[in-house]
Amino acid sequence: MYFYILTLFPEMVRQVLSTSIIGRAVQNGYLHVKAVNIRDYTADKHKKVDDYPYGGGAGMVMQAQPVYDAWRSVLGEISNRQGGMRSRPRTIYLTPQAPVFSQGMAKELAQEDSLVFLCGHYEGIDERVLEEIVTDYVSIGDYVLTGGELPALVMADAIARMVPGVLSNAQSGSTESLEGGLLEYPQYSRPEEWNGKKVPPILLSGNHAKVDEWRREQSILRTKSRRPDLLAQAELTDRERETYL
Ligand code: 6GU
Repeated sequence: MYFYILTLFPEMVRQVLSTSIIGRAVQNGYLHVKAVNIRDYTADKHKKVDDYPYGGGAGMVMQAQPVYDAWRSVLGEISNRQGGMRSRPRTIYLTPQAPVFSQGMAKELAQEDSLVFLCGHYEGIDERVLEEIVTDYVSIGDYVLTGGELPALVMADAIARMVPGVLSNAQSGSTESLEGGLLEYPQYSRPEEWNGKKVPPILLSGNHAKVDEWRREQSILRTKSRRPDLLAQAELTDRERETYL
């Protein structure tokens, strides 16, 4: 899968996506990341990319021209790679004024060949270029950040781990944690006793059926106490609903 990130801070994006599991997936050819500096596309002789908002008010607005030209260059690149454009790439604008990103969206977006992320700064981007290029408006939660880079990185990470080959088989199991709508059960490793606290004995019993049963119960109880809002949608048996809710 190809990630194209349109940003005024390409180094920030490259740094993160060349590290750890995503960095390895890039090195191994499962992912391709290109951070495009919007400033490289400005027609302004002083390399300016923003201007005052019409109608007045605080802050600056990113102008349409450099954003559009940066996006067009990405379009050209995708088209060259595919030997003609197969379909317009999904172009995601990161903004708190949008539906909130979810595991379901990550799974869906991971099916795409290419994704374009548009990161805004200042008070936003000229609406006219957004209308022209954006297919998806996405927020990562109900709080305000200084720019779209961190949200784009959050999304890229969550999407990348759903792409075949990015996680090892051993890592892939933990993908299920939010899929039955339940939180993950608690984990323990050596030593058997730490700081006066023992590992739950069932985990040392060697009885895999009992371990599975205990983990399922812990998932349900943890979801009930930490994220009761998830329970309505969770996949529980009638028996589990009676016992735990
Ligand atoms: Cl996607 N962008 C910005 N700038 N702030 C946010 C956000 C996105 N999601 C939550 N806060």
